[in-house]
Amino acid sequence: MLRRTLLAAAMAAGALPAFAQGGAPIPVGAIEILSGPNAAYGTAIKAGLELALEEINEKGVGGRKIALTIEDSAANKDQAINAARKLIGRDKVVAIIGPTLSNEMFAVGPVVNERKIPIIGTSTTAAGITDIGPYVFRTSLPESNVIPVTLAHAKARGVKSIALLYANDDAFSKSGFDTMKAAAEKAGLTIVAIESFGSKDTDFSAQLTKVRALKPDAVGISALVEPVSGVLLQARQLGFGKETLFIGGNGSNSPKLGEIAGAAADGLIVGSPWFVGKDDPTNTAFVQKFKAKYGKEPDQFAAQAYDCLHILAAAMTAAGGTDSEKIRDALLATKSSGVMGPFTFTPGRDPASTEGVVVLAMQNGKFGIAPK
Ligand code: 1QQ
Repeated sequence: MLRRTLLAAAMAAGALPAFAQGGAPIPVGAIEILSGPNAAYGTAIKAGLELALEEINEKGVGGRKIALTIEDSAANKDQAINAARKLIGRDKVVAIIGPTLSNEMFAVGPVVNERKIPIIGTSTTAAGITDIGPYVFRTSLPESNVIPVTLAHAKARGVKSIALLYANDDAFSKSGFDTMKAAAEKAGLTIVAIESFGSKDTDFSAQLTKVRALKPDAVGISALVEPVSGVLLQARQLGFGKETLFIGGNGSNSPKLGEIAGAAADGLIVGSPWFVGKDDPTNTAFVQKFKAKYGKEPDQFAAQAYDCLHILAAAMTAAGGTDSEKIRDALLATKSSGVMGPFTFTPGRDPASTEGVVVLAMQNGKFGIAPK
């Protein structure tokens, strides 16, 4: 305590730079879904963050370590807001990573932005996320950059007609649907049906029976992983076979899909800015380290989170201190290269590069590059 007080006094007197060797750890917060039906996303993100944290703290940020506090939002907006208040008020965090869902970001983002603390989504892909305010960033590629690539792939495989299903109670799912609809129209696909459901629904038979009768070449599903799995399981029971190409959005990018839906998920395609087998030295090293630490392969959410903490640490180093305004400016000037590839932000705080989207297909519980 004495040391901190002396340091603070010296800093106030301008005798020391903001970073001093051996200073107290820099408090950084994260808000992720660690419990409930969507915990697979947040657990993967936490694993990616903690691996990056280990690496960063070996060298430190301007001689200081990062102290990362991860709060569980349970996918609940109020819990996410409380988590943000705790992180800001109690822990005095200088930046926040998360929250996991766009639905949560639309609730938490304004609160954190108001406090002028940078908040960076690593998995938020809905339209409008960074419009929340000047302190809201994301390193995740929006669905509007990914879905058109997925639909172009589907079209190249002969898809001419599509039915669209979506969850109408979740910001990502609704926004992803809007994107799918616009992209399908632009690609010249015939939209034969549009059906919606609630994220907690377990019976999709009314919607699927209607769609089945129309025999579309493809069925696009914009929803989180549990409802997507439920739709697929029931679709197989209702007779949907290999002749129908199922197309997912970012919600499907979790190995949880194979765990819940099993063989019913086989053949589903989904676009992603990352692939575990990506042949690149940074990615290979990451995958190896991740496997050594956790005994399993990382997923896209872990990879995105891993990069994000490295980006934040680099920005804090460049900022030369923990002033939120300086961190924000340094984030805007980010030039990094991580497992996702080269990374910079647009002036609007979204990922600048929209290249490198790969279309993956689920087979036997695993994602591989989709067949042409
Ligand atoms: C969002 C998403 C989810 C699928 C993240 C887990 O993309 O909420 O924006």
